Amino acid sequence: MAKQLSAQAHNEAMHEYVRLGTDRAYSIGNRGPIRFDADGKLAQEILDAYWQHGFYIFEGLIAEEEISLLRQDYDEILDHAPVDNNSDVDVYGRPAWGIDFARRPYSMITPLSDPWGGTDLLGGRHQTQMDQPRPAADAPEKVPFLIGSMCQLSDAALRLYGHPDILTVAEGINGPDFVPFNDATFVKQPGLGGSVAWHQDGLTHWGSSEWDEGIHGFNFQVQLYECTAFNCLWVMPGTHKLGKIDIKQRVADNSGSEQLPGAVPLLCRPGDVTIANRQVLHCSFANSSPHIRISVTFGFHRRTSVLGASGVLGQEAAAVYDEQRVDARSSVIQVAIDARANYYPKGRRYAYTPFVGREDDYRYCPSVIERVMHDYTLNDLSI
Ligand SMILES: O=C(O)CCC(=O)C(=O)O
Repeated sequence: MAKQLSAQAHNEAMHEYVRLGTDRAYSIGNRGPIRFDADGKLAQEILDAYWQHGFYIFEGLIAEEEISLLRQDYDEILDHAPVDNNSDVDVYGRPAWGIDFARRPYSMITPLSDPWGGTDLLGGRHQTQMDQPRPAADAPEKVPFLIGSMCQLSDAALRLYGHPDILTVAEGINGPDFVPFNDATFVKQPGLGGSVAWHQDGLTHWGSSEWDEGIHGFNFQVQLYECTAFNCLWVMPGTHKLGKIDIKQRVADNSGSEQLPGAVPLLCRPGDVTIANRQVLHCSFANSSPHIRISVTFGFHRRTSVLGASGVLGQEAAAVYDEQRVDARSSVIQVAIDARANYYPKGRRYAYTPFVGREDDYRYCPSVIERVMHDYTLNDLSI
């Protein structure tokens, strides 16, 4: 049974853990500005650090003005959240955004709760439950936790999806024919944001004869606000190499405490971008701190990991990811590249190998937006 601390007691109980983790975070050496080699590919030393630790932090990757546009869009998105998961209206009684999407974009939870830990949800990958501190008496009943469909809800987020540096990182890790996974923006409001219990993301390929450290892909998080050790993602370095981990045992060996030893907080400034291997053990604690975190999260896979795999993590179980579905979902990237090139005409335009020669079919214009972007999350490629 998880303990129920006050939010303040929860925050105080994190201080020593935060101190140790922060020391580790700065000693690992897997952060810094993005660097490329002479051919414009991601620098080998960055790739080496990523594969060694299972995560990396690109400092200052997204320009301040772009972060400001993203913040404006996410302010609006949050303002139009439904009051609860099955409600059609926001707190002002207006129609909530996304109620006409095939998949509703908002996931609302009780403040400071852990909606997945110790449940069978999402393939049962969150094996243990986190501490769920008591929210303040005046806290709202439900708060936003996750927001999907970023490319439909926000022009700035669509353009971000076509960012040339981000796509060059995806190419460096998964090869030039990389494919998308999904997107889900984590929102951790001050004193309200819920926790994400310790887990590894991947579900489908643990027993594969082809299994290796990269088979379940990786996620980006673009940080719109400062990420402190109290509100950020925590990662257990190197665990992407270990196969499937018995998390229950790790927590039991730690006297039942969620503060697993050896973890590192992903400390970031606004505009920093993190990458984390989907096999690395990671979590985030309830945000009992006074600081907001919004992490725009989206992932990429190797094409070979996805083709022929079947639906998990909210996709229909019977769905098999064939060439047509992979192409349809990947085309969102190509439209994002064009949307970005329209908005930032002087910026570098990324050449996405699977669409080279087909660019004209994926220009950012009303008919293409309708054809490609409408309910694109139905084609997500979760593994
Ligand atoms: O950012 C967070 O709080 C959780 C992120 C996470 O668990 C994930 O991306 O798989």
